[in-house]
Amino acid sequence: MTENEKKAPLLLGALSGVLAGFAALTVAEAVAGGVRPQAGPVVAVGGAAIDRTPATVKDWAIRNFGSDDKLVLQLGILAVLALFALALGILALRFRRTGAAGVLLFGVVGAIAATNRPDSTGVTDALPSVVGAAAGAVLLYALAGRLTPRAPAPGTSAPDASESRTSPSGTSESDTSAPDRSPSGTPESGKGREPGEGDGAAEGKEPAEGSAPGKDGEDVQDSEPAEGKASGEGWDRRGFVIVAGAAAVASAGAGLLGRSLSASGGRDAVASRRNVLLPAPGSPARAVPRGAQLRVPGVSPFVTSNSDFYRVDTALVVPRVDATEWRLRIHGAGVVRPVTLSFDDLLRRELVERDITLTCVSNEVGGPYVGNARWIGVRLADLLAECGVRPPSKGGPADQLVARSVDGMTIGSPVEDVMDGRDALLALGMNGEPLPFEHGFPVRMVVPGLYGYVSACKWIKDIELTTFDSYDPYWVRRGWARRAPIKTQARIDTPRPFARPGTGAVMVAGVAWAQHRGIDKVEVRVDDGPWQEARLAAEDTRDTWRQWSFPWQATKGGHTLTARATDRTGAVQTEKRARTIPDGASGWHSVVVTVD
Ligand SMILES: Nc1nc2c(c(=O)[nH]1)N[C@H]1C(S)=C(S)[C@@H](COP(=O)(O)O)O[C@H]1N2
Ligand SMILES: [Mo]
Repeated sequence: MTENEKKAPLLLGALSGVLAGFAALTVAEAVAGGVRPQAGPVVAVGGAAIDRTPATVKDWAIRNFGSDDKLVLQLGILAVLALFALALGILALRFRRTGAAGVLLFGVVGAIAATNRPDSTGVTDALPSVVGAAAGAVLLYALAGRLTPRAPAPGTSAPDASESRTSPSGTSESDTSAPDRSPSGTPESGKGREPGEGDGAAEGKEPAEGSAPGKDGEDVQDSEPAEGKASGEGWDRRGFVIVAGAAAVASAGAGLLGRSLSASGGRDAVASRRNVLLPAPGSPARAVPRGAQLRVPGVSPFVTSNSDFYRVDTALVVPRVDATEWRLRIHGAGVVRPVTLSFDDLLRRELVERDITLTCVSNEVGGPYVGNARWIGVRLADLLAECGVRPPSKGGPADQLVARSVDGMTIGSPVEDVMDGRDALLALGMNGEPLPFEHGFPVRMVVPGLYGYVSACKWIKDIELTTFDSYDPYWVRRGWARRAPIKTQARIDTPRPFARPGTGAVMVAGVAWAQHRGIDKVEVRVDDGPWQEARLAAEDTRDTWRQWSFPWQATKGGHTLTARATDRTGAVQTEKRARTIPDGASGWHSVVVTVD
């Protein structure tokens, strides 16, 4: 009964599953392109996964994949889906309905994830997953139909038939539905097709009801008389190739459509960004001192360009907000006069330009998640004061400012810090242009001295004054500290780890930061030798990092170079190693080199 020649190879079942999965995803993405790019199943499930990832795993992912962590996550999701699709395809060889139902189940998962995202705009977010899964399920059903050997007539004791009949999922239904559907069709009755190969199946029933080509396949498996096996009659090869090919082409088309739709979806936002004209700041940044940028090859540029600026966020699809429609609401405890501001409202205020170095709490000792930019924006403290907000030290009831973004991120900063006179900004511009979308267009927060996760909300849309006791924002709920001032760090940029410089003069150089305290000193140690003071580049402000260099007379052999900084309060950077969780890594950065 189960001779190989009769049954389609498992491989083709797997292929059907993968094709069905591909169709489901591309159709879903096409629908998402029309509905909302963020509502696509991969993005929605990926977002849910990010939110549920334990801090340690996330930290590991950031450490190992860096800014590619999101790409890796999505590839991971696709790989898992491909495995399930493959399994469902094989399952469908026997249990067509179960296989198809399995595809639908994934649609349900995607729909639940999409509608439960914090930025979900409602039930329409379920559409991409539902429509995609339906397309995938129909396709799998059709493909499996073509791969199923024409089953023996009902009543025979063929093992496959009886098994499918006992299937709880009702797969057997296709068997019983057979007779009325295809009264005639056996391949042998077809005209002119080579019999025995089975590819005449579709034509075989042409006299019956003139049903659509897509429907014929369903009949095939059912109409096979028992003697079919004797003639080696099997699955519908030609039908399979046709359906599979058409599906692959259609899926690729849907994929392309989805792409172009989601690209054009942000068109208004892109136009609004292009139309932003940032006026000259009423309070310009002081010129960067000439000596702030050392002429040492390999040291990080003093100003990080927007394209080189690190990016850390949870957004799988970068939010594209139309600045003309953007609003910021300020409300909450102690807000005497709540306001809702537009982008133009902000542009009408005095603009403040400042150089501020941003750092991520996930930055390892020596890591790359730090960058220095020239920001332009409005003073957040002034805005808050106009709303009647007082810091706790002046009797205000709120000690935490919770910023909320359009993608549902929440970031909590101490009201005291925001209002203590430092240049806490609602930033509109970065290095002379409107914020790039990746960095928070149209408006983000920047607060000198605080790690990004407790200060630098991108795509901000809401500010609520509350207390640390009554509300834990996103990262705090995931194990990170409520308060996190940036720790003093020195980083060696050159030589690179495991470099092989020659003996003699080697310039050791890097950057050091202790935002809002300022860097007072950087020292370098070779192996276990004494600490030697490095030359500090000119300071821009105490909110920016500072370059340093140290000329080293390198001697042959392996050496460990270590650096440490001292901030303006006199505190020496601690040697004590700490992980990034919960409030930032600590320890000294060292680099091992071999001098030839
Ligand atoms: N909306 C939103 N804002 C966010 C984040 C985020 O995930 N979503 N990440 C924060 C973190 S952890 C950091 S370090 C900074 C990074 O800003 P950048 O990507 O512009 O460098 O943004 C902060 N603002
Ligand atoms: Mo961060």
